[in-house]
Amino acid sequence: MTMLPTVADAQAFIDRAEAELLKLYTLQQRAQWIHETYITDDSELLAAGWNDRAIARVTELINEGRRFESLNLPPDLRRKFLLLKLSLTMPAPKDAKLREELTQVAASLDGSYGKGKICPGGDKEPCLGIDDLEERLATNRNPSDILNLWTEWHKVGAPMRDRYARFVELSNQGARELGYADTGALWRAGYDMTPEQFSGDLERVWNQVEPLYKELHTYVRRKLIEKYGAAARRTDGMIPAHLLGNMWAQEWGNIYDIVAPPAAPPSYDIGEILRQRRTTAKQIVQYGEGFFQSLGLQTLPDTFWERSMLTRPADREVVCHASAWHIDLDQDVRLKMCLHGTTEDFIVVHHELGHIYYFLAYRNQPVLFCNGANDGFHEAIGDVIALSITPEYLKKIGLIETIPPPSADLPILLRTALDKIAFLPFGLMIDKWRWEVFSGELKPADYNKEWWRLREQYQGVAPPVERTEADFDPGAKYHIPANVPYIRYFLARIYQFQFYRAMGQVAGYTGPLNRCSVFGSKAAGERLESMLALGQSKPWQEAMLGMTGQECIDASAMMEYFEPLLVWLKEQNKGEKIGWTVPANSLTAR
Ligand code: X8Z
Ligand code: ZN
Repeated sequence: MTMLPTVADAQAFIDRAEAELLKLYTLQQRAQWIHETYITDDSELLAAGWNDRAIARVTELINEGRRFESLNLPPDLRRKFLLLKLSLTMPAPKDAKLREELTQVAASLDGSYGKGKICPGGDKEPCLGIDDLEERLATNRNPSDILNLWTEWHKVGAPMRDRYARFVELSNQGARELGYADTGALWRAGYDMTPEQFSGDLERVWNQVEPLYKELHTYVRRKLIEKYGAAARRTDGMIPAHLLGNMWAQEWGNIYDIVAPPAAPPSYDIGEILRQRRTTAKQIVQYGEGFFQSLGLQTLPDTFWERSMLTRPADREVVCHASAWHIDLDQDVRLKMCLHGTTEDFIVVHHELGHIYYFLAYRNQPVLFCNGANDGFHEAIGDVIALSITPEYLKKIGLIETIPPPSADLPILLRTALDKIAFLPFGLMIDKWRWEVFSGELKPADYNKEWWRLREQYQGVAPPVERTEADFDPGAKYHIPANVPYIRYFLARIYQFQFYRAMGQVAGYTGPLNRCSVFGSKAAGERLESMLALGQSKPWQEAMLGMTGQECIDASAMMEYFEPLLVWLKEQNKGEKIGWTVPANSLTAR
């Protein structure tokens, strides 16, 4: 006779599982770190191997845990079972051969992206990785040069297509074996609400911000046409994707010089200041650390400085896309970046340190709670701090000498909107594409067509040269080959303004939102830290409530921040046709 399991059995099971998961996770992270900072065939196989072992064991544990499902468990324990079930971003088949195939395909996609290079100067000049390309796209204003950089880089995707389609098949099989319809459905289950509520939230928030995006798009389009003439003009009103200073047209801050209001008073350029002062990569990270310390948070551990990779090594292949790592779910935290010292880098460093400080704050939580309240929270923290990089702050830390006059506020706001607002439709469409891919609604034969249909519909951005199914443009964006879910970044764009407004209030700030810096406020730091320390132990709505007094995602703080800009843009766009039209067959050239 088999005895029914008890709550105590369930507790003992989870305790053992957490201890085992910690060991496996740490090994997998170490192997992955080595692969991404030293790409070779060997490191790829080792990373795939450890990933395979970790996924296999998590899958077993999920299935073993099913026998406790019908018990009446205390909420914390029930939550741990749920989080265990949701913990695999890449669910894999139980069949060992198929799982091994999947983990190897995944590692090879990640490696292909990392190794991606273009050689515009032939044999005469060194080839360029994505970090070099991003720097060039940010500053080069010659339309044929940038078109060439864009076209060449996008070639990195094509060879990934078949492997990606196979990856989707195999991972979906894993998701189905866990009881989810497909991998996308598994991802969407991670938000403490029903899928219908989740998509309702996305829709509601997008409707709140879309009018502002359209005004910004219309204004930027006009400025680009003034600058580039025919190269920027399309009869459908869309903007060619290569002209926005960013490989994916996802953030447009780099073309601020092109769209700056003519009467803007002289302002500052952080990248330029860093360059003139020969600020090192380490010093840039220390600026970020200094901000967190001013809020009362800890200094970074010595091992952070010893083990992080801050610049591209000369002698080996690496994945340059910035990321933060929590190797042992304790103090071994690391940053991996290829810093060049641009303004964008300065902001990304703050973004990454947000992850690092989240890691450190929840490291005393049980293993299954060592995570953000949801993944959007994780992406929002550093950005909250970056929003506090105001002129007053820059003066305080000695990066600028004089604070620009109040008439510079609007231009600064425009600069911020080019990053924050321009990103929103991109942040939304990436996973709309991927959810369709995983659900099977979108077949491999239409991968690229649908990618561009969504980009045109949401972003109003069109490919600068004809694309076909011989291309696989999603592969040229890191998060697709690396299989990092993306809707988190959309959520984070909205959350960060909610957090920022709340921290400003705690700090006693009462002025216009866009001028608020919480630098030096211990009260704001405490509020932040107490949310971070929760990790994923509670539904995110509770973390949100403690932090902001609100229980849901809401773009009103973001809209409040940009209100003066919206008024100004409407004025600038008077008489102009707002927005664009997406042709029925959207892939025809103009
Ligand atoms: O991937 C990142 C971070 C690492 S989590 C650098 N971001 C997204 C991207 O680059 O596409 C930050 C903003 C969006
Ligand atoms: Zn991030």
